[in-house]
Amino acid sequence: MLSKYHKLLKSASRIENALKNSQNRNTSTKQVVEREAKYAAHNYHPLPVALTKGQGVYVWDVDGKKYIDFLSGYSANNFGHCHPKIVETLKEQAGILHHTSRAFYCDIFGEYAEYLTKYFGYDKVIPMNTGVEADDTACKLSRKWGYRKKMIPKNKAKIIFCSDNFWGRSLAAVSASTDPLSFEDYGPFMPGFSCIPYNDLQSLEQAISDPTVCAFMVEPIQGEAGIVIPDEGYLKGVRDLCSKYNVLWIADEIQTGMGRTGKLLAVDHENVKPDILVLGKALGGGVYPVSACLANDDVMSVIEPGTHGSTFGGNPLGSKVAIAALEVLKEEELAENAERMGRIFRDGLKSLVKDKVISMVRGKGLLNAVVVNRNYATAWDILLKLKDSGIIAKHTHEDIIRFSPPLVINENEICQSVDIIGRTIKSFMK
Ligand code: IF1
Repeated sequence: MLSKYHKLLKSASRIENALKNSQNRNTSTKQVVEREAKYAAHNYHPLPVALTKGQGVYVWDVDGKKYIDFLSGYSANNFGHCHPKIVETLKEQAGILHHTSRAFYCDIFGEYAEYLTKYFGYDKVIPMNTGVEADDTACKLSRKWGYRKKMIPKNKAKIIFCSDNFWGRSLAAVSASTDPLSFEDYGPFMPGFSCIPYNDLQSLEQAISDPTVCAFMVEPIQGEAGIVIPDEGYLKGVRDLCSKYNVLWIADEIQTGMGRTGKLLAVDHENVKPDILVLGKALGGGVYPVSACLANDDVMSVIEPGTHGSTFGGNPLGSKVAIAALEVLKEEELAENAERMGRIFRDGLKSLVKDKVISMVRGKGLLNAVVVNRNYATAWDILLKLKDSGIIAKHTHEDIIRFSPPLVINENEICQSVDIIGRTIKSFMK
């Protein structure tokens, strides 16, 4: 049994070898950038850093420079890079049975389905792969429930979303979007979708009192919108109104779930339970695409054989990795750590607001953002300087920087990060 010291030595030498390999490959940042520009569609504008290795909260670029990762792969890497238990599980299962399809039963999928549904308190799960697939599944499930159980006239079911929502890049998802960057020139759009203002219970009641509404989908905290937190009591109000009008509440916890906001789920901050819970990103431990749509039998019973599916949905490799991720989340008390580290982070940066370079610090757990005052700098200016100081992060809009490190970050690392971010932001003071 290797001691902790020997394990550290092993991982340090692994990192060193990986860096040597990448340097031997002589791929400079410039070469990586040029090659992506030539062979990959330009659907992103990445920060000019070329990563080649990750361990815990750290990543290294091809020139051997080390960074603290404050994006965590868009909150998929809640467990940090190369978490030993998750990587070991992936490696081991990959050599046993990685994919069968649901055309056959599989012992691991059944084990995962039982573990996941009991973990979150639902009767059943529809396993999918990406977040958008699971949200789309939630919409299909709600429509079918609307026709079969709420007796909404065929093809008349409506689903309500919130302005500034983000649930993916499919045609259905962008049909619900209010962001032209997401939906421009992708029409015609999905019928029966409409939006109301976020954090507005009056608008919600008005919208869902329409008897043809089958569901209301909402993020408990809006991620892409810029980490927008609703008033205390909003989620309780959503729960009560959806119950009152017999409308399914779909909570999109793809980004806010898995401990990210300091609780297992963001809805746990108000102790309310959605009718359909959608998970993704970190559910696959950051190493494999795993998403899920959970509901109780009164809803899930409308799904019959052949009426929904996915090639890889519920595959044994993703199932095993998801079990490991959920075990790590609990064993390492990562939601609790996110709560503690998040408070240190926000308290550390709040003092900067008086300097005016940033106008606000907001968030819950380790899903935080700062709003940049454009009179001093753009988010991009700050991101480039942060990169030079050893922190990589990403903006959600011109003036909002999201800070979402892995939930395994420790007090020393979060304090070091607050110091770097604080000094960088102060450097833009006039
Ligand atoms: C991109 C950020 C965006 C999500 C919520 C569903 C999905 C997402 C709440 C779809 C995905 C990703 C997509 C990625 C950028 C990132 C993101 F907020 F996380 F940063 F866009 F808002 N529901 N979010 O956040 O999950 O199909 O991607 O697995 O598309 O640029 P997916």
